[in-house]
Amino acid sequence: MPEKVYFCGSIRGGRSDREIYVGLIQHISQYATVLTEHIGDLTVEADHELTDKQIHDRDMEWLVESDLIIAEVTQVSLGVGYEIGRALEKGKPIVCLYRDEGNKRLSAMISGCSAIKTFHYSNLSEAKEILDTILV
Ligand code: 6K6
Repeated sequence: MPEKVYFCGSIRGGRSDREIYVGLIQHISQYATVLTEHIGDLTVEADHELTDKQIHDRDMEWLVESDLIIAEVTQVSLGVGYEIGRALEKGKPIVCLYRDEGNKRLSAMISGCSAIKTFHYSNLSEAKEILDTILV
């Protein structure tokens, strides 16, 4: 079981899935410490005291510290894509969760990467069931 999970979810890429992130983070927290709980924060730019460089450097430290990366990748986000790439470089295990909706399709650079485990889901309870199988 992982001790520390780095959860990724869109912030500046768009916040429409924020409530799903909150549900996922709460669920993961039953198994492990989530280093990036703020992804579910209500106020996107609440962290005014931190510069972008401080956010980047702190997040990279947490990424290095983490045992597992879990990324919700439905809402396209440059930052989440960057984090996944950096985590791959560092040899971290990565799980991506993608919600099937409309005619959107997940980037081939995620679904086509054999080092990433990608799971498709349709609602929060299904995503939680997937997490239960990963986090035991
Ligand atoms: C405070 C509360 C919510 O957001 C903030 C301040 N901004 C950030 N704080 C922490 N991590 C961030 C912030 N902005 C981006 N990130 C990291 O990039 C997160 O770990 C996300 O997984 C990812 C989101 O990237 P964008 O490009 O969607 O912002």
